[in-house]
Amino acid sequence: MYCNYQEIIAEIRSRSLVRISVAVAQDKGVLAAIKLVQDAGIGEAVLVGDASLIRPLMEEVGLSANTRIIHEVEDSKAALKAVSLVKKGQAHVLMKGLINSSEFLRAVLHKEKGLRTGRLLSHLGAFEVPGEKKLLFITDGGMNIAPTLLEKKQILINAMLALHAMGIPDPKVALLTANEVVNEKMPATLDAKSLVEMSNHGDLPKGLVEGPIALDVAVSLAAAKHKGLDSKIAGNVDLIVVPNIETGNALAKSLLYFAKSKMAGIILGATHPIVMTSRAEAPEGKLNSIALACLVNSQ
Ligand code: COD
Repeated sequence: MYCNYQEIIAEIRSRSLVRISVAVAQDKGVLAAIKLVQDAGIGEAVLVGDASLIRPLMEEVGLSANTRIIHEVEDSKAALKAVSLVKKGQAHVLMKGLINSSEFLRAVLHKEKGLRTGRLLSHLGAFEVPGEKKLLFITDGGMNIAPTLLEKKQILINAMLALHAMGIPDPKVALLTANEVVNEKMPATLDAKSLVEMSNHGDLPKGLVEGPIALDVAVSLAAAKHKGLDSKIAGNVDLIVVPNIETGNALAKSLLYFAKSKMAGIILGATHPIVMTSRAEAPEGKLNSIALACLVNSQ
């Protein structure tokens, strides 16, 4: 089990070098992250984007002038080109640069040229929260907007398998809602109940799945006791499954901005590792995401 990003980076460094294909690379933070990747001995990059903007930024961050650039000024074409490099085996990892998430994901999902597997693709965020002993994972705050029950099942499967790959054989999973009572007027509670039933029937990967469950109970045993709830995961959760993208996005950004957490963001369910962090993410967070994507997809 990996408790922090340092351990994950050390593992990836011990493996063979990776080549990262960056979609729309004209971003100082992304290029600084690639410099960190090179300095950490993890790998190298192919930069797809506007070469006239990329070159001066490379110089600013001290990235080697030998780094390969593929000139493409249009974002959607640059994204498709970056995807195609991965598809053809010329790069191992796809990374989002200075491009809107939806536009990036459309290239990933392209029917002929994309990296689809036939499964639902989903986003997994990993957070190193100050004061916490282990990483906290959140899904899906980045790709699926308002997942149906069946889509939530696939999101859960993707994330639980990823956690298994990270050395967490029995992940503790909270199906997040606004409270613990199943209420027809709150569809997320009905979905949570159904997902727990699926888990109990063995239809989900191994793990301890509880829900409906509110955030206070998920993260605090004291809160569970206070509410008189007999939770086996309270205060010790590995994975929070959110009911929709807005909840996931807001929870992630609260952890980043209020709790000063470190985040990594990856897309699961594709043919290759995909890194998708927010544009505001610091270079270190992007490096963490690359390492995490490599770890999860190599299993
Ligand atoms: N996994 C696999 N296939 C998918 C998925 C998925 N998650 N989503 C759509 N598809 C397939 C559909 O089956 C269909 O064949 C095709 O893709 C198009 O489907 P649409 O029309 O529903 O999809 P789009 O192109 O309108 O939207 C897909 C996006 C992923 C772009 C969209 O869901 C989106 O914008 N998500 C939010 C991204 C975002 O803003 N994130 C926040 C950043 S932090």
